[in-house]
Amino acid sequence: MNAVSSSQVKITDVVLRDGHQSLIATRLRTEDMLPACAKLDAIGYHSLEVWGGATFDACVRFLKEDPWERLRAFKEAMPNTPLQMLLRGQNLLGYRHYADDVVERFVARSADNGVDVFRVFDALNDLRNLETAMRAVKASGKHAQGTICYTVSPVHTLAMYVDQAKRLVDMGADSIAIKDMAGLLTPYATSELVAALVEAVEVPVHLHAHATSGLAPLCHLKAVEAGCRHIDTCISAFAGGTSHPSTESMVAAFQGTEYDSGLDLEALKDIGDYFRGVRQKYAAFESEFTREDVSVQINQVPGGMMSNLANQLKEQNALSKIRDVFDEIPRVRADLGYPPLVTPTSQIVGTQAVMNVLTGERYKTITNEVKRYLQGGYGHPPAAVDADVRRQAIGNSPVEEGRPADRLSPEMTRLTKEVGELADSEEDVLTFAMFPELGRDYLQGRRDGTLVTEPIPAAAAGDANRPVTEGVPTEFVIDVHGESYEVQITGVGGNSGGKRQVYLTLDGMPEEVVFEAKD
Ligand code: 3PY
Ligand code: ZN
Repeated sequence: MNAVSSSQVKITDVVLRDGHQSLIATRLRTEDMLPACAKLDAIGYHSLEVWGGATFDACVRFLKEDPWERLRAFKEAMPNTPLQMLLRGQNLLGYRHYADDVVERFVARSADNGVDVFRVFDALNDLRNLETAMRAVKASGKHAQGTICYTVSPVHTLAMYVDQAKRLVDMGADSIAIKDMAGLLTPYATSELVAALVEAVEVPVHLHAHATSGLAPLCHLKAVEAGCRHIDTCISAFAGGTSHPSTESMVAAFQGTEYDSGLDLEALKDIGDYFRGVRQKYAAFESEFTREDVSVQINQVPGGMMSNLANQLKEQNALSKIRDVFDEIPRVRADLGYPPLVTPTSQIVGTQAVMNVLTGERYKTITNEVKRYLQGGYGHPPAAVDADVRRQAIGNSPVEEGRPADRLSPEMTRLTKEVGELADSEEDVLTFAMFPELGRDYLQGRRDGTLVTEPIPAAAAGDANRPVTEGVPTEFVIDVHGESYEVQITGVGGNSGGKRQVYLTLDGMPEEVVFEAKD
């Protein structure tokens, strides 16, 4: 039984990473975060999540910032608070498995540049994909947090999660995180899961729950009542919807009780006010997919994945098929043995579901990623995969049973040679390793002084993601053949070849209408 020494709730604020990743497509620039750092550092948070996930990708791809430089700047600006990152196990911050030597060097350099707490996960919960990273974190003397990616399926039972937590502790985990990236937890499921984990392991249990379905604050409350003492929250300006419960609200909820976090609401309010102004600047990156939407409890499609799918379909002029894709996703997921939907499985399942719908025949075209997945290239799926789909995808080729990274030879020497004189440091080699083309372009642009940061589009009429507000009703009900539909206009595209697009939601489902432009 876990001896809880104190009932005090400890808080990890995610505004500098997951908050803006969830709500404004990871576009927050370092220059807009640094002014708040001294205040964040003075709060007394358990930790601040500041790096990892998609921030590294966005830095190199859009912001033209050196992600390592960002990390060092945070460390200097927040010397008193442990800094935390999200690491995708053997995938590090990229989208493929790396050889062990790359994982070891990446973790070592992250620790040296300022990361104190590593939250390590694998999309399939295949712990062999966490082994090297966990060992490297321990070797660096930092905090290794082992992660359970939460999902729901016939095979994801309480017993399975408890067993995973125990195995993570055996691997050296200093704490366990429940990572509910899609917002699938319900308050009572949280109680059960937390109680079982707290009973089973000696180390602290953390809850990371996205507020997509609106249930996360209730889940936090139930988690704390069940013995969890560590919750992730986000300062209110970047809270709610596909982000997290608001820090201020959770602090207020526990104030004056045995769980009181002791954090100062006035000081938090000050930080919230600062970030409210910042959020307005980035409004163009928001979309209807970042708002609270309980439908994730029905189709299990996380918010971030919905917006990716909508973009994918828009590019192919097929946005009207999105409902069919949402229906197809759970079927593909079942065929693939119920992987949790998180990077990279969300892309693997989502893209195949789009193919199945657009070609009009399931698995007529099968992506290379699905083939690799079915060959065992990502690890063990949680449940057996559909034998027919596998045969269709890879014929009788053998399925690799071993740890995927065991098939990879060391890579650091090759990568260092390939990037050559563009790299000034091992960190630069690792940037190149994560994103070979983008990373090289970034390093070349830095050398030539030609880096151009992606501009922030004005959030005005004409931007597809923003409501049109001037003199036009944007929400109304239409009656067609006796059926009523709630319509919300979410954006109007510019004149393109005499046509304009109107983006809207019909009863909450995104649709696109094209009409002849007069101007
Ligand atoms: C990431 O891997 O970027 C995530 O945030 C997963 O939830
Ligand atoms: Zn998250």
